Amino acid sequence: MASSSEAHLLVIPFPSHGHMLPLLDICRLLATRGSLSITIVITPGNLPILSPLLDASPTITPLVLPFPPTPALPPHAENTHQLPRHLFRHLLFAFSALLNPILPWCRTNPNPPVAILSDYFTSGWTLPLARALSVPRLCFSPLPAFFFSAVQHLWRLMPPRDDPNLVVRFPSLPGSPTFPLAHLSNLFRSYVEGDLVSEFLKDNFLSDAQSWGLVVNTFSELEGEYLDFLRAETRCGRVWAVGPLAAVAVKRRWGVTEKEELMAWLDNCEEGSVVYVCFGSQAMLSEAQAVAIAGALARSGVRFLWCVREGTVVPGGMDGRGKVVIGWAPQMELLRHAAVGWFLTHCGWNSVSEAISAGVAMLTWPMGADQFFVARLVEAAEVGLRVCEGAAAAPEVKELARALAATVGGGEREHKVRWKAAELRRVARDAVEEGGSSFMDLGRLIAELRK
Ligand code: AWU
Repeated sequence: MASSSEAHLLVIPFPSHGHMLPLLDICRLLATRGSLSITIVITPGNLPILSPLLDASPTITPLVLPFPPTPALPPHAENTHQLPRHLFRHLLFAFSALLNPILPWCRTNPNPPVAILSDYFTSGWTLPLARALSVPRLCFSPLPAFFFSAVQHLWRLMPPRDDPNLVVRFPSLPGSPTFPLAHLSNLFRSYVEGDLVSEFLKDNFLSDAQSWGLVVNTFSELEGEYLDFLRAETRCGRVWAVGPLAAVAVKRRWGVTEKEELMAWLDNCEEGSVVYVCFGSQAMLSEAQAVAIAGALARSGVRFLWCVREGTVVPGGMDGRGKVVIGWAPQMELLRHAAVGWFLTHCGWNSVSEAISAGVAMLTWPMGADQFFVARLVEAAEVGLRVCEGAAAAPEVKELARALAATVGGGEREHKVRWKAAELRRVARDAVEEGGSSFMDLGRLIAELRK
């Protein structure tokens, strides 16, 4: 493509933490290991997320563009973090209008990009952008290869009726996995609502599989069969597994609340004695869910660190054996603390990757999106146990309390899970270390970009 001095990569992250954070991690690696010059497209409201990276990497520069206006969104909304879930699709659609200013910027740039790296499922519009510039589009998946493999076939599996008890089989995937329709309905809905945005979403999925290459935040020791499936299945055939990026990410969080106080509190807890509870950057717990979690934490007697989004209604009197953090917690750093032994998680792929990289065992509560696929991976690797499922479900307090108590009460099953989590941490870290599978794949990707 170009010599290393000219190798200029244009990166377009979708404004959602679960997508943007890992994409910025790989930009740091591409800039440091690959000596690539990188331009990252960002809108003003998301610039604070990029700032730590800009300070650390001189060859990375922002291309700041105003967020395309749309009547479907509240003013100043530029990130899914600011929106209820039902508006995400409109943010996604509005974001695609950035094609209009980016194309002339590339065409008039004295050092035009040799490739475009953009986000999975959210940014299929960058494929025509890349084609207009006659450069390859690389698709970055912040989701596991298992999910990416499945969703390529989703639209062919459209269920005959919306029956939650229906079971959907993926016959062409390794092991022909099946899922209750109730676990996938939010994905099918993105195909069938029959409006302009749904057609747009379906086109996104289909564009991803036609990209020049796929870069996946996973590692072959965990997902080798699905990576091989993608290499065979997608037209491009180029698939690089470069994760878990959490295992090599440096302090990359901004705006965290009370970090020093939280780390000091953990310093006073025994190793592995704390259950960390957090459901990502998008899920908003209902009052019934928060009451059930609070009741189970209190009843279980475990020490806990519960991070909740602004606006969550949390019962009072929680600070006996734990702490409730309202706002943005330094999750990656907290999971790396030796005192944290377990993680009650919604199975967002970044959260799971961070837990795997830190050797933290998981209690899984998948809620939607790819999370049922992620939970399946976690449980198949024996590093997690299912305690609840569904975005609207409220766990039974005694049941959840029992599961929480067993994490520190020394149940045989829980001991085995913690041992497996420590094992998988070693495998994950070997993958990203020099000579490891992900380290080598990233090297191959860089060599392609610098050709
Ligand atoms: P994560 O992927 O865990 O969850 P979501 O935010 O829900 O992200 C996709 O993005 C997931 O696979 C989807 O299922 C969807 C979405 N964090 C933090 O640092 N502090 C907090 O208080 C809360 C979160 C970080 C966390 C992680 C990210 C959340 C890829 O769920 O460390 O990196 O935010 O991503």
